[in-house]
Amino acid sequence: MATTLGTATSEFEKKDRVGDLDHRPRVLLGKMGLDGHDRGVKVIARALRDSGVHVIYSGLWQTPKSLAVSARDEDVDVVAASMMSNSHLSLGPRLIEQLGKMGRPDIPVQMGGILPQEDIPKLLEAGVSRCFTTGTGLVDVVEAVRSATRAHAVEVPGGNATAQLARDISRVHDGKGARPDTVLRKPTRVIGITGSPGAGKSTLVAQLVGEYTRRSEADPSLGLGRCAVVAFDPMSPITGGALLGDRLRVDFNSLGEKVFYRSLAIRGEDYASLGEIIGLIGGASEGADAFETVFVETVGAGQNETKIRDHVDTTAVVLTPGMGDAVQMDKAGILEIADLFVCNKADNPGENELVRDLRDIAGKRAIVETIATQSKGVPELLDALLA
Ligand code: B12
Repeated sequence: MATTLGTATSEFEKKDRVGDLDHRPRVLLGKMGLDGHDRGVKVIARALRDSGVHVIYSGLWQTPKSLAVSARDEDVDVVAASMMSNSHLSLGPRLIEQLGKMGRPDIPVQMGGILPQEDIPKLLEAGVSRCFTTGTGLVDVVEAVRSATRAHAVEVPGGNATAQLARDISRVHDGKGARPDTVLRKPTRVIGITGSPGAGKSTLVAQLVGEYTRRSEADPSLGLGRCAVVAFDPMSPITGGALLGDRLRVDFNSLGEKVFYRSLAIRGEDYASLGEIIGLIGGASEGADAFETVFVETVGAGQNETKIRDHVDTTAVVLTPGMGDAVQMDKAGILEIADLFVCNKADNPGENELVRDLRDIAGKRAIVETIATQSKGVPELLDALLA
């Protein structure tokens, strides 16, 4: 099964270095086209994560463009495309073309799945860096990702501003500091979305950025500009690996490049790099294209996890019906940091009780009911967050 990469020695190595690499390998696992076979890609995702790799899974039904946008914004070392729908010969070359258009022609594409032997030379000729077929051992998949990982140069070749922003974020998050003369600007608003695992934070954030973008485009005089997301997921305390799956809830096939979305792995509540990352995003573009709002999605938080409050202007705490009785509400911690409460999954049993208990403690703070999977309550939530 999976191998563990490298042996950590110093604190720096424990956090950032894997063997001879200057950062943990980041891989984007993607499935393009109408291909619903996701079992293989999930097996690979787990093997890579358990080997200390940071895995970004972008979900099913991606287009070459949406995958290329994800690869650039996530600053991945390699795209691993799983192809089971016999569309590899058309979609593979288009993915490579799109990576060029997004300013990252240097990101290698590895491809696996149902790839007939006779097609492999054509894929290699089109620029796919490695091809794998069924029966590929997981150790080989891990080694392929590791060997495709290069040290993070300070400047991304080609001068694409968004690609450079993505690299700047990688370096700042790894503790290497921003480039000299980098412009840092605090966006108009920074909104933290926190709550327990499974409360539906990612789906809410995905719906919020869609609603925000629609509003901003419909009425530019609102001055909303663009929005960005920084989404945190936990890093394994054992291997340092992480599965970063939040972006799969966002419909990048329709949003394209309008939203900048970055996934990052942290241990515990280590948001030390967040302030600078928000500044980088704020300073990355200007005018109508400027990022005026940054949504920060926390790791699944427990009662005591309140540090996000120090980094954002507004904190929304997401709860779901059936999570506990009124005594839970009176305990100190996460509920105290809420500027507003979201009762998500409001169609679940226990919604009345949750809202009633929240009213007891909310004071003047708003309580918004949502069913994120159906977009219900999302416009009202955005109104409350922008108020
Ligand atoms: C299970 C299965 C299904 C399940 C999928 C469940 C799921 N959630 O994934 C269901 C029943 C839903 C299904 C449906 C269909 N299937 Co089907 N399915 C299979 C089957 C039997 C096994 C696939 C599997 O899960 N294997 C186990 C996993 C762990 O292995 P894997 O996916 O191969 O992945 C491994 C390697 O390929 C490799 N790998 C995979 N991707 C990548 C990527 C990279 C970068 C790397 C390095 C490695 C790598 O590593 C993985 C781990 O070892 C295969 C036949 C087969 N034996 O492969 C057909 C097969 C893939 N299905 C096929 C077809 C045609 C279909 C349908 C169109 C059938 C129909 N007419 O409705 C639908 C389409 C569904 C859709 N929406 O896309 C064909 C595809 C033919 C082709 N591409 O030329 C196959 C090959 C069957 C056949 N011989 O005809 N299927």
